[in-house]
Amino acid sequence: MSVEKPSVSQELWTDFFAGSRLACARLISVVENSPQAIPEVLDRIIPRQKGGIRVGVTGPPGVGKSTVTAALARRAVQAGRKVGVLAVDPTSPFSGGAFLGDRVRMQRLSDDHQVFIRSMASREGHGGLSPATPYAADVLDAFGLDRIFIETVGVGQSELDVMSSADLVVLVLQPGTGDVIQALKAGIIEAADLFLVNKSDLQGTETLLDSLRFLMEIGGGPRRKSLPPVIQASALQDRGLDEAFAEIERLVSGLVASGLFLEKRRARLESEVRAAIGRELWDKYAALTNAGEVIPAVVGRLLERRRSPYPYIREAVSRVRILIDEERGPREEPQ
Ligand SMILES: Nc1nc2c(ncn2[C@@H]2O[C@H](COP(=O)(O)OP(=O)(O)OP(=O)(O)O)[C@@H](O)[C@H]2O)c(=O)[nH]1
Ligand SMILES: [Mg+2]
Repeated sequence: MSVEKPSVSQELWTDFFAGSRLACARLISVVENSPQAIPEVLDRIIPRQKGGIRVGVTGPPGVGKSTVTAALARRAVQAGRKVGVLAVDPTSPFSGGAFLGDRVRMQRLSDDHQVFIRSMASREGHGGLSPATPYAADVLDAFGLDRIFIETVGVGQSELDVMSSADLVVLVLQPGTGDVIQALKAGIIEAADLFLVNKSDLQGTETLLDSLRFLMEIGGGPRRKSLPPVIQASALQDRGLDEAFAEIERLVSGLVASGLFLEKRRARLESEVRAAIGRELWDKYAALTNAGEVIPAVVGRLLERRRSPYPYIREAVSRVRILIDEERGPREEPQ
């Protein structure tokens, strides 16, 4: 039997576990560029994770997410945390202007404060590949970081997916963007654990606070057990960020103490495991059958309203059963 060549060399693993930041960056590149290597990487790193907290920082373009993230990261370092920042660059026209400033600010944070910083492309629109960001966070966790900030623009589905992998979500808004709230993915408002009204040095803060209150009254919905805290800040004037950081730490302790933290992670990981089984079964089925050719024909008949796809789907499921039987694998569930 041929043994597949590992995607990560032993040398890279040794350097990574010895704490080399360069090795850590290279390992993130592996999960970003070689999705097929992800299972191998997870096998090695999961036993080394310590449960670092993932704090999502999201919001409309230009509201100050990077400035806020840098300020929070600095405070986390001062509080003795080992800190990482993953900035998901949406490769959208919005980010063009701020990027240079971002780079300079982030570089300083990295040099002065030993924060591990990494910018990643969001893959939305590139063949629907799922972004590697949650796996990059797994890598940082195994690297020994205990506060991992993940910045994304809260406008697309892939950003929403990234945020649902965070333990806690900070939604950043600024005055004058009341209408922008409408453009955010609805799920992001629901997922927010903390509203941070940034740029409160600008006019219109009260109006924004009013529309937030209104939004929460009408849209809080039954899924909300309590309204999330709202903090006013100005990252430019360095105001409100001590409060924001303290609130995040308070929320983290509350989530851990109440068990909600674990519950959220459990639910997310269960659906990940289910999805992974689905993907593996599909890959096996697709490799052993001509599904790739048949499905377009099935869909063609469906589009013409000639035939339901379900006879085909039932047939496919029974084929899978036969294929599995033929493999004569162990009958018991693996542990
Ligand atoms: N007036 C004011 N400007 C701010 C404040 N915080 C950030 N800014 C400015 O707003 C601009 C955008 O800040 P970023 O931190 O890059 O915003 P962002 O949300 O990360 O932007 P994208 O990642 O491009 O969506 C920069 O010019 C910041 O200097 C603030 O509290 N008040
Ligand atoms: Mg930014």
